[in-house]
Amino acid sequence: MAREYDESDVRIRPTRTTRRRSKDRPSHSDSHTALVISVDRGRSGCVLQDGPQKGQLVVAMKARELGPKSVVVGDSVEIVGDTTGDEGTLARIVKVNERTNSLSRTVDDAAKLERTIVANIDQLLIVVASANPEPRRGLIDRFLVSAFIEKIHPIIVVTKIDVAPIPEFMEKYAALGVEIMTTSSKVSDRPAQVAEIAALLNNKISVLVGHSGVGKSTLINELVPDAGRLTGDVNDVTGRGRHTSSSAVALELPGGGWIIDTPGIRAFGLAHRDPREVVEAFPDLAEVAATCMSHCSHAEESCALNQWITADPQQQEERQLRVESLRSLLDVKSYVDLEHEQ
Ligand SMILES: Nc1nc2c(ncn2[C@@H]2O[C@H](COP(=O)(O)OP(=O)(O)OP(=O)(O)O)[C@@H](O)[C@H]2O)c(=O)[nH]1
Ligand SMILES: [Mg+2]
Ligand SMILES: [Zn+2]
Repeated sequence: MAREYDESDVRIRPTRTTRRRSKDRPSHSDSHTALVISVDRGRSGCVLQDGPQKGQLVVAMKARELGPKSVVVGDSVEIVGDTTGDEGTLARIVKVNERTNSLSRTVDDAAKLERTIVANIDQLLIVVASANPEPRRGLIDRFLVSAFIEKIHPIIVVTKIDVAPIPEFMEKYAALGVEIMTTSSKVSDRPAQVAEIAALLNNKISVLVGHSGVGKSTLINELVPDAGRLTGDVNDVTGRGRHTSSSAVALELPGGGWIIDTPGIRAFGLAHRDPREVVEAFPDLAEVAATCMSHCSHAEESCALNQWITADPQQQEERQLRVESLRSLLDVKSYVDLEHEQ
């Protein structure tokens, strides 16, 4: 006897059009916006930003429909599914909202592999020890280039000034208007130094970056009393840190805002960016550079910045230092293995 079609047939043998439609991205009108505060082996810790459960921590996994796009700390995402945050639950991230900026690096000279470290950042705190491990200009330069290009406010934090004096080359960065903060382990100085740094972080999203062993997690533990970040000493023989922190984590500051701890970095490639974009971050220099011959590298004799330096004898010295500082940023090598950099 001939059987009539019923609903189950439709489900089992969908027509071509139905199949195609099922591949379309669902609209997820029931999704919740969340801030990604940790990413570890594919699981993201997300804090709900809307609804009655605002502030709730939910663990989520990237939905397959997202493809290879990465989810990083600082991302604003849309999540669906079980968003109760109850133990053992796992929600799905169905969308990564457009990033206002991001900090990314290439891990080789060919710029084939680009890795994003964090997204949607207000401030980049470049942490460098005055000694143990040795400060590396190349790393600071590359972080600054990234910050200026991405319009992230950079701040340099020089730690361990109890061990060695602040490196002289910090002057070069000060000439570009970069704030330089310091810390030492001297108990009489440290609380005031940490308070000064804390004051810069209020209601902002800031990220700490730098070599392993410079004291990023140590500082976080003071800024966020219950952070409980593990810290590690520096190997006496190699003078290097032990890569104690293994993934990026955002922590809420007591005064409002977020601070992100990141693992010590071995290499920070810039092969995916043109350092010349940096000029745009300095309106006075950009205005002059705009009058240069096209394709000016700003290092050549005919560069308009050279005339600008000598145009005003009163400001000549200051301008000279500023242009020199800019030029050293323009000159950064695209990729250096920092652990072997001299
Ligand atoms: N003398 C001195 N030691 C410091 C200072 N700040 C941090 N340290 C020490 O530096 C070592 C490394 O500190 P961490 O906070 O683990 O360094 P990190 O930057 O988080 O390192 P990774 O997680 O490996 O990237 C620890 O032994 C700290 O006690 C400082 O201002 N002076
Ligand atoms: Mg650490
Ligand atoms: Zn020029």
